[in-house]
Amino acid sequence: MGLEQLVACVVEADMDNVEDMIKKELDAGTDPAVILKDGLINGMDVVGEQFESGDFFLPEMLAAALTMKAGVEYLKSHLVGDSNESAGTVIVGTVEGDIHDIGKNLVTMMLEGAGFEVYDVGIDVATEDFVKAVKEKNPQILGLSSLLTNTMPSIKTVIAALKEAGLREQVKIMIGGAPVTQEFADDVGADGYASDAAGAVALARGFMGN
Ligand code: B1M
Repeated sequence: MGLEQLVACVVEADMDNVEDMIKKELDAGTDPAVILKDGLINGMDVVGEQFESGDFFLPEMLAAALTMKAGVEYLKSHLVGDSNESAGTVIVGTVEGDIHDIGKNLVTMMLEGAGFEVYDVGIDVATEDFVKAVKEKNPQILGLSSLLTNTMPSIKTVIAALKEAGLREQVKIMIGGAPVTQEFADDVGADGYASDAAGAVALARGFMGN
């Protein structure tokens, strides 16, 4: 079986078969990271294209997202290692106005697998709630996710609010999400940008000097 079947499974939101398809791939020896990237994530990219071209509407996009989530949940234990040592503390959330969470959840999952203690503050997180969380949890790293062009400015707002609260210097800020770029990260004064979950782990390790 090729991963194109798994791509089609996500696109068609074939929830009943997603686990079976992933299991077959795992049994055939396919690398879990390849199943995630070339199967599940690729499927979401096709869904995005269909949405953009007007062939899909919100219900289809949502159904595909739920299928992807079920797939990720099933694949989870194969994707992440298990580490008991705490590599550092990270707060992760999706910025205000934005409810996309699949990418953020993957980042959380991979960071946890790499031994980070992660507080996931959820989606559509108000700026003041990020500030509050940094104050309360005192993390070494704050991760901000944004999937919409029009919510990207919230990243800048959060960074400004942390400065205002005198907290900016005590936390490294990493950002990501499909429309986010390194250039944007540099512009808004974030400490780093990662294009995917594995990159987020590498960045977080770098922040911690590992
Ligand atoms: Co939305 N949506 N959506 N959507 N959606 C996109 C993002 C879009 C590109 C689709 C398109 O038009 N092609 C488009 C945004 C255009 C833009 O602004 N540039 C879009 C739109 C327009 C919208 C709505 C406005 C549609 C509407 O209502 N008219 C609406 C907005 C709702 C809101 O947030 N206020 C909306 C709604 C939704 C659903 C709810 C239906 C659903 C989300 C369900 C959910 O998340 N629970 C949804 C989905 C599924 C998508 C697409 C199809 C898939 C997103 C996804 O999960 N990708 C998406 C198209 C696309 O991206 N191809 C689209 C898979 C995921 C693993 O990748 O999230 O990029 P991603 O995460 C990656 C990296 O980016 C990175 O690592 C992850 C793992 O590799 N990363 C980080 C992410 N966060 C990071 C943080 C880091 C580091 C790395 O550090 C902290």
